[in-house]
Amino acid sequence: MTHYFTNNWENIQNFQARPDDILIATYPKAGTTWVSLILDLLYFGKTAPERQTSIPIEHRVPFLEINIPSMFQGIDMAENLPTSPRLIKTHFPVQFVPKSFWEQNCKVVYVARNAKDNMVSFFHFDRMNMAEPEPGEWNNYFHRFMEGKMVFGSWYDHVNNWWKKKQTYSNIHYMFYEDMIEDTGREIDKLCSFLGLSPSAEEKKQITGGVQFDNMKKNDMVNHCTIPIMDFKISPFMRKGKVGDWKNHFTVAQNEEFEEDYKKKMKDLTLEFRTEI
Ligand code: PPS
Repeated sequence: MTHYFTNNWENIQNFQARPDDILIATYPKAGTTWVSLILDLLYFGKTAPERQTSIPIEHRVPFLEINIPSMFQGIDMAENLPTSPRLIKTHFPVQFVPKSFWEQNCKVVYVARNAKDNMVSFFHFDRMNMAEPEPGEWNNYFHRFMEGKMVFGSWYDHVNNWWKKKQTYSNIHYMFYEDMIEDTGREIDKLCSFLGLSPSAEEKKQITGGVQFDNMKKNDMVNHCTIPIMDFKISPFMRKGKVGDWKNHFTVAQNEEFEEDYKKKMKDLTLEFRTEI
């Protein structure tokens, strides 16, 4: 972790969730913003359409644990949300989620992305985000990722421990970035049935279209272009939005090393990722 996420630890841990809060949980760069916009549109697209053109997504769906003075105070933003339900984002490994979310039996949407693309996306994010540690050169980053020495820790622990949590806490919808790329409409249907929502066919069509990568990339209310600590000249937040970009970064030798290590770390064969579709 970095101090931006630990500064306010006690208050974050004591955050009071409400029963209808919805937590969007992810390892960084797994598709948080994508699913945040989908949920925001599903809940408020019809009743409060002005949100879409006036409130940046990071204010509609606050990042619980962030604490960058004079810019983002996640828990204050969450506490001041006027909406119901409140949509709240976290990158916490499952053991750090404030306990009130479990006590209140809140719905949780977890999004996971295959490790290789997740690593590549995180690398470019660390290059452009001034609040992140310098990524250094790729080969070094590649090894650091495998060792779990990343902000928010090990990808392997994150996806596995959230997967395990699903066995004892039934209010988690565990979804995959690759499935969303393959068929966004199908994944929105699954989300709706988890959330107990039934949008009209027209509404669903509009949402599915609005959240396609090209549309989100040019939508200044969701592409993070207003966040001053991000330098889009180095790399845009909405970078490529693809499955398989790792092939442009991994050497053959790195891929072999990665696969070998992956087998040792990913023992639960019920949790399967696709690195191409
Ligand atoms: S963050 O900073 O953790 O909240 O980032 P997060 O939103 O989780 O992940 C950013 C990556 O998701 C991609 N993205 C999308 N891909 C496909 N379709 C849509 N609509 C979409 N929206 C965001 C974004 O481009 C980042 O991935 P990369 O691979 O870097 O392009």
